[in-house]
Amino acid sequence: MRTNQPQTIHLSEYKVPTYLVDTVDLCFQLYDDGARVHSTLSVRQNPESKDVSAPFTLDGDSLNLERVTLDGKALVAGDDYEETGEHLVITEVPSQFELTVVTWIEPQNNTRLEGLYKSSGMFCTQCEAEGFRCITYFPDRPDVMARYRTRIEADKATCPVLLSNGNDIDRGDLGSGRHFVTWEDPFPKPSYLFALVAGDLVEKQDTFTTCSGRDIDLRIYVETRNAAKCEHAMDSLKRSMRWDEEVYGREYDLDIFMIVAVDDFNMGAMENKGLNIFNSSCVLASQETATDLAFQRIEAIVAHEYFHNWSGNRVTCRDWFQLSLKEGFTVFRDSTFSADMGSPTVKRIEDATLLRTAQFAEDAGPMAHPVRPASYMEISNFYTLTIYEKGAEVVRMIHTLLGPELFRKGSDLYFERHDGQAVTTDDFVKAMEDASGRDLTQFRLWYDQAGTPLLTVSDNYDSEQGVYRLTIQQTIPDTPEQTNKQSQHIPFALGLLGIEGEALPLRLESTGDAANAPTERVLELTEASQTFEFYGLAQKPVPSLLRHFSAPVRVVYPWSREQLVFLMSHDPDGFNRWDAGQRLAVDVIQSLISSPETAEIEPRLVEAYRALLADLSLDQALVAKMLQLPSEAYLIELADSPDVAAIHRARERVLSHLATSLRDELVACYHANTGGGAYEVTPESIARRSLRNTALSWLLLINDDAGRDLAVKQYSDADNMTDRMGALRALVNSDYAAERSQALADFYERFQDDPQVVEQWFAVQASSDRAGQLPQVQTLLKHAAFDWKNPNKIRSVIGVFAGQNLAAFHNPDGSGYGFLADQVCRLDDSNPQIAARLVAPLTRWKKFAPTYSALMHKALGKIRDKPELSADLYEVVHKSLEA
Ligand code: B3K
Ligand code: ZN
Repeated sequence: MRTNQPQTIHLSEYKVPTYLVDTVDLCFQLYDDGARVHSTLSVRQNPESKDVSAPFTLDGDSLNLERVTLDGKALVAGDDYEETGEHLVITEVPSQFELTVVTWIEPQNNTRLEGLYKSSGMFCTQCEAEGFRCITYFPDRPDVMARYRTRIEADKATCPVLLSNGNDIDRGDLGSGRHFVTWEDPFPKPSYLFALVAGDLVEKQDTFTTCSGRDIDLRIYVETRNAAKCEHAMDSLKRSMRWDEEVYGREYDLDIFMIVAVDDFNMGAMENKGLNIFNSSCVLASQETATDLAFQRIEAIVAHEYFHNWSGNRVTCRDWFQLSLKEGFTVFRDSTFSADMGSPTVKRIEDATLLRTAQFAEDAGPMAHPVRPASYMEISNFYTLTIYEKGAEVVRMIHTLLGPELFRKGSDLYFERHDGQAVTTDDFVKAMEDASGRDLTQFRLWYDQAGTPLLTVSDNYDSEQGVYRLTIQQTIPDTPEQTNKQSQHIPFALGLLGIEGEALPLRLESTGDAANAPTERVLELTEASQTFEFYGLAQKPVPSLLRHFSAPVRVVYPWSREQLVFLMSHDPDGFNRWDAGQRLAVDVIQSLISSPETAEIEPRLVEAYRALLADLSLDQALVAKMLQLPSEAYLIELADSPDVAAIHRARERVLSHLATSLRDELVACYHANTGGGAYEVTPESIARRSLRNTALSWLLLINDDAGRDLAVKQYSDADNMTDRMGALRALVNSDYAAERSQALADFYERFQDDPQVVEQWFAVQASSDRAGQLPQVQTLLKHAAFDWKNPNKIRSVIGVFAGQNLAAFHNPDGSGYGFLADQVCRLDDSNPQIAARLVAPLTRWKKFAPTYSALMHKALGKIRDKPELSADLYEVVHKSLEA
């Protein structure tokens, strides 16, 4: 058993680097049985460091050191340097010097997928956060920025394509079937942005002319079989480049921009300078093989990685505590981009759903941390929803408080002031303050206090004065190591509706002209309790609170079901219309959970859904969202001490009641949204497909034979993956066992050569409480297409089972928990990052009803007792057991 606990790193202990590196000269000699890496650094003492005459310490991980020379002189182990497990320490160095380090590494045996590794025969890298140290000894921290030159030597036949960051400056033949290419990146960068790719790839080429008229060479590199699946990513890239010029004034800087698709990748993608490396599933798409969701995801991720070129690469993070500086800001940028490309309301609904379902849960659990954490053991564990999504919400709130013009002034100032630097979230906020003249002192608490603020709203109406008073109290729950929190600065958008559904003028003073008063305002909450008065109202209004989800907070207000139904059809804010529907459905499901014997299910819910299905004048993209019942995960999140089986039963009961009551409307909706021309990825056609597939799934849920026939036909006639998968999913989740097996078999047969589609085939089964009970999931793990080395396969079976098939995973006999614990232990030896991510569903054991929580705790204990726990898993498991 691992007894030594990994070291905790504290933000408060940050020190500037003792030595700076100006240039890095790399030479990679790649072979089948390993790679030799020559690295020459020009190093000088950092004038800002107080540590004069300190040894020069470099980071390293799993390296075989072959040689070290300093200014041409070979150094002697023991005398001149020491190699500890994680460091190379050069005892004495002059104030300026050149250091050469030669290491031997084995990419072919690298299953952690950090540093240099092999995926389907090609060499590729992943260096964020601390992967560069698995390639060579280096001061591997983001505030050491250097200019890189990289020469790659490899076999011509197996590695015809040799790529690295920057511009290709030299290439040639080496004889014996080998060749080389040299790349030079003119922009100083931290080591985590280094990348190398070598393999047999084809390129899809295009160009982009920037706002100043420069032609940029765009290339997407993929395996030959995927050559036809790059168009969508390329279009997304060009749209992103244009958008970043128009909205942020950011022009691309190098002459070439490359994307490479690899099958084995721990996350979605990586923004390496000029050479983004993508998980294949986040770049490859065709109408036949990718769903609408995948198309949208690809567009968003391509944009995200591209936007990092400014928010992350040109201006980077001083240390890893500042991760949200680049991630939060870049998610905000990609989310605004996606909103501009499609439906802003739908995008906002999707973002808020993710936040409220998963980020709020994280923020209430044992791993809760601020957007700028104060400490960590393993930085890989901090690529979280809090850093990314809550971080993006924090930037969005600045945007809301400043307004678009001042926000743009602020971002211009930030980029200009810090170009080429490694900075902090505080520098970002400072630029926003300086450009706008606003004081964001209290606002900064969003970066330092963890936990989701709770806003409790109460109101009263004074009919004599015509005054409506709204009192908002904020509390921020305790989180690990943080109690007694201070009030935060929260932008709170609201509107008031009159009895006819009209938007009322919001007058904050008794004098003043109603005609000029706005019908929506952003109140600024800064105190524990605040009361706002609205004048000149003839009747008690219905409040529409936290419009557009203007802050990542929970709102409690005693809405009646009647008010919710009213808001569902009258609120001018589309987001709040949807939210009212969610609140109504939650209320109905919750009352069934607390009194399961209740015979009647709220008729107003059925009528509201009937109205949605009937009214074609509504924005159909919004209707498609409004028809989705709140997920089990969200209902669990909202509950104290949730009983998963009870939640599942209640939700299923509401769903089948809706489907039975609206059966004819669903059939009509299916037909109204079928046909209508060639496949397009536009908000309108996405909405049509979503509506018809929702109708289909509901019909199959109630064993409607007409629905079954539609599904079988749709499955075989589909000309796109959204419809084929929609029909397959409906069948998989139905009681039509014969049709389900037949469709699953056919699907595999059709797509078995396409790994991204096989992943969808795994996921549709693992997520289904009909087809994905534990024994079936265990069978999937034995399937020939399952691969323990491939993170996507692992996620599509184990991750989907534990994260989406909640009733089966939380089987009251504890079998799901034991299963997950076993898989996590197994994976910890080969890929600790993936193991530590997969364990997440168990870590929230404390939240659940006692029968569940005891069994979850036991499963976690089993992992804790595993011999040789990685630092990644150690941190997550211990923090959760000790919380
Ligand atoms: N920056 C990378 C994430 C790296 C994760 C390392 N464990 C992708 C992104 O956010 O763009
Ligand atoms: Zn990112």
